[in-house]
Amino acid sequence: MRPTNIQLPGLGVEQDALFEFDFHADPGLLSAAPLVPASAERWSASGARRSVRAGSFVGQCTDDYLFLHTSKAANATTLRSTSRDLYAELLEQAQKLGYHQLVRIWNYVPDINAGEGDAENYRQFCWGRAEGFDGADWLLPAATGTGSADGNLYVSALVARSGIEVRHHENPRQISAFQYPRVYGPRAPSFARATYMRSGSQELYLLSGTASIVNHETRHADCLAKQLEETARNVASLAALYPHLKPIAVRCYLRHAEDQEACLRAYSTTFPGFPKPALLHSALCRSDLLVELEAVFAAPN
Ligand code: 3EB
Repeated sequence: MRPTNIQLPGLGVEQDALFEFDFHADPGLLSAAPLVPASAERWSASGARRSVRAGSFVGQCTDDYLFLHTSKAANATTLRSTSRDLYAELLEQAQKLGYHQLVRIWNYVPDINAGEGDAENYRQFCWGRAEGFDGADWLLPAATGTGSADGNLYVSALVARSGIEVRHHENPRQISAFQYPRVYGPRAPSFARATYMRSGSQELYLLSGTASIVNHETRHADCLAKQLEETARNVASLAALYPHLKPIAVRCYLRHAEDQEACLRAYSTTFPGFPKPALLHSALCRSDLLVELEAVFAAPN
């Protein structure tokens, strides 16, 4: 299968790959088993590219964009400090390289639901991530935070230079994640619901990992089909901000591999007009979530 092309806004015409999520690569940018052969996303940008090494991170950059990624072994006792250190380092390195606008972050957290209460791995990750942002002056971007299957914490980040217009959005159907109440952990998740970007007439709209959460509560804890429908309402509410943009790439994170067929069947009716999703087997940040979806919107050509 050919990769899905995602073109980052920019002024040049020649587009080259800046980074690629190859869902079959091992090791790649995440550890989640692909369930259908929708195999890769190729994110491209115009202009010359260079490789970058920046502390624990490696990646590529153009004049407009910086993509950095890393993975590091982490467990219940180290996740908070590892997350804090990686985030502090990411922000410092991006700043130093001259890219000041976070656009999109992907986080894959090992044993994400292990541990009780505030000791849960996801909450420890959120705690450390929030500490990594403390004292720094960044706007929170769209993100994904789901499970990693191999004991490593994966963090990938796309950052833009100031010439790219970047706007972050919240979802009126949901409390902002960064304002979630204390019951979900010591520090709230650091992300925006969606990020829009533009350069000239080129636009891209990136939806965060989106699930069956209304206000701050999980809905339909026991039902995949209903969770997908609630997720579709959340996606529609964000999509309504840019009605001229259409979905071009979707990832669907599914907790139970055996739900694969039911999920694809429900998706085709719940998300009419959306492309086939890259279906990934992955645990999710709340143990009552069965499915989570992220999407990229662009102008139809
Ligand atoms: C939610 O809406 C579902 O911690 O970076 C979605 C997107 C979720 C990103 C993150 C978590 C994150 O709260 C979980």
